[in-house]
Amino acid sequence: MAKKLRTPEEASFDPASIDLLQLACDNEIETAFSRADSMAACPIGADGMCCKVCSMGPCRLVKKGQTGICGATLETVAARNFARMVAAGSAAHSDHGRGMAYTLLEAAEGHAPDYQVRDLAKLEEIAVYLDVKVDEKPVNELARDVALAALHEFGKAEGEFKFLRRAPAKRQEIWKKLDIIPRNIDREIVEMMHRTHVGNDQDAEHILDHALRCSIGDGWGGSMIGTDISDILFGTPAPVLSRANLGILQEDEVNIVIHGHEPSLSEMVIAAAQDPELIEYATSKGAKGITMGGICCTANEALMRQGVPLAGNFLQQELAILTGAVDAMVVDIQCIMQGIVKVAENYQTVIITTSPKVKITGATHMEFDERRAMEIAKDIVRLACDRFPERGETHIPDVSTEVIPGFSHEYINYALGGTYRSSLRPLNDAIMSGRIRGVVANIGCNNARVRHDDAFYRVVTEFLKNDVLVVETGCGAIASAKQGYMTPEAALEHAGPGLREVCETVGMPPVLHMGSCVDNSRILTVLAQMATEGGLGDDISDIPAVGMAPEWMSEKAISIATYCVASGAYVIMGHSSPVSGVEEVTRLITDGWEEKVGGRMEFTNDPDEIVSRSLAHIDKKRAALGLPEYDPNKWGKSGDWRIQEFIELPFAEKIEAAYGSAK
Ligand code: NFS
Repeated sequence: MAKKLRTPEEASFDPASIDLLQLACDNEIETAFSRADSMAACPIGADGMCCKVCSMGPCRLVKKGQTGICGATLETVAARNFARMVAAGSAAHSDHGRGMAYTLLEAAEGHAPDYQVRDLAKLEEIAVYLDVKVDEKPVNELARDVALAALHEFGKAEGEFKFLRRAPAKRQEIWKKLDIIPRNIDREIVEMMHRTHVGNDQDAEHILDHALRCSIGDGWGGSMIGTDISDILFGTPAPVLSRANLGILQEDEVNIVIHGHEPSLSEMVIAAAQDPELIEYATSKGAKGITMGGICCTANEALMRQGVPLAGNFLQQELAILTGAVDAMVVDIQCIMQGIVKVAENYQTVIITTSPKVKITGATHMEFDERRAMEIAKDIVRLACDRFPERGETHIPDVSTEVIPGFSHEYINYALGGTYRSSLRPLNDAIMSGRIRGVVANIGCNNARVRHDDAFYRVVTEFLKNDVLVVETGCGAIASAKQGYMTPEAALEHAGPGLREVCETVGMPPVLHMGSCVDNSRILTVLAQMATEGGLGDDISDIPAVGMAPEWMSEKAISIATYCVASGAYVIMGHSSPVSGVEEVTRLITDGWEEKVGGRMEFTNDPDEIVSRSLAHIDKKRAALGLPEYDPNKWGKSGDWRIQEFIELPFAEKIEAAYGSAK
């Protein structure tokens, strides 16, 4: 029996996407949404019970006690599958980080003239973490030394893994005691693949211990290097004003959508699109100008640094093309659906692959080379302009929202403490006093099997009402941006009284956009700083905070979740558990990991459950720290809000409020 197709409203919460899903349906164009409807997930694989690491299988273990042909138990199989997800996710983030380090090296050595160091302070800071002497070195010499030292971390033969010293001392001790300190980034990924090859590590707990080690090399290694070097090359983000959702595409301009992850190429395309010569070229093709928009984490990188509007998140990549207004979609690495090529066949849109690591059959490959970056970027923009005259009818949903992103940890420190006393102290104080009940990191993907953006909307709305500060990255951040939660005004409308006061005082949104998925390392940095600032214990596991990815789908999300747990965080994943079929492995990543590292990983597909478990955890951590019980009625009587209430009082009451009763 054919599965019932969801209506657009059932498939997405986002109005722009609903509009385009209807169009896809009318024009019989396939998308990830319709493919998810017409094909059920394999229930054995989904639950972690299928082993395909050798050709005697795949062995589908459906009963308790059943083993694979080699004798591998369900526990081994599920742990192995999970661990391989961590390895793949970690490899993706780390290879991205390595790419950035090579770009810095090329720039420093003068081979990539279109790049230079934009944030010297950050370069010097990272040099210290990597034991590179700053001295009076010329910038490029320092940049070269930092790039080489960063590259060294990927495969060094001996010595300490340097970035780990950025974690709280107590956390480092825990890692040392458990012997899960990564020796270098690559080795743990390779060893994870080795251990999970047929006939190797066959003890679920032991396999999962190494998954923790491997993931630490992602969060505190590859991802952190990715973030740091992007900041060095392109600037550390600070707030900018922009817009989010497909309504940012322009009817009468050449629209170029950048999609993927690494900022090295997209930064160049953005610059090329501002070149007067190319704008004139666009005009010569009948367009009024060139508009840029972003999809997925490239969108977040370009938004945070350049204010380039967000076109949408993961599930909107095909929908963007359905508008008929995208002249070129330029992709590099990760989260690029092969389906975009097929959708593009119906339109003038050219799909341009650019990474030497990624080709897609049917797409136009214009390989990117840092040494000729701007030249290639200009060719790409020109090709997009050439497509403009071939446009047919367009269908751009009139939906977009204001967003103020750019909350790097450096900016948060500055916003809270000013130039001379930049600090997270006010944040810790606000949590200690109960103005802010706790912090939630709401991150991760979209998933075509769950209603697009819906879980994000539901959990964030509840957290704000409950005075929980929300920090976000990835496609989750794009969801909240589209929902209008990322402006300071959103605090007045949606935040509970205590959180609202804090946001009003600082002038910040109640949901902070902290960047792309590699920028989850910024969240680690904030948590580490909160733990060392004082008042909230002395380790990440003490902080009233929860991490979550309510609509996760990628292996990267599992790696992120694992390094957050390894860092001491309670993590709740939405959708479904990749080890749900195996009780013992579920126990190992929940209670088992909690005993070892203080964090645990749970899965639930119910957003209300995510909220209630999170609030319970936050309150439990508050109690353990001896902080006052959260009381929403205690706050909300200061700042603009109070003035506003005063203004609205009838005259007589105003006098009484100001001067007291005449009696
Ligand atoms: Ni993260 Fe970014 Fe989005 Fe998920 Fe993909 S874009 S790295 S993996 S889908 S958040």
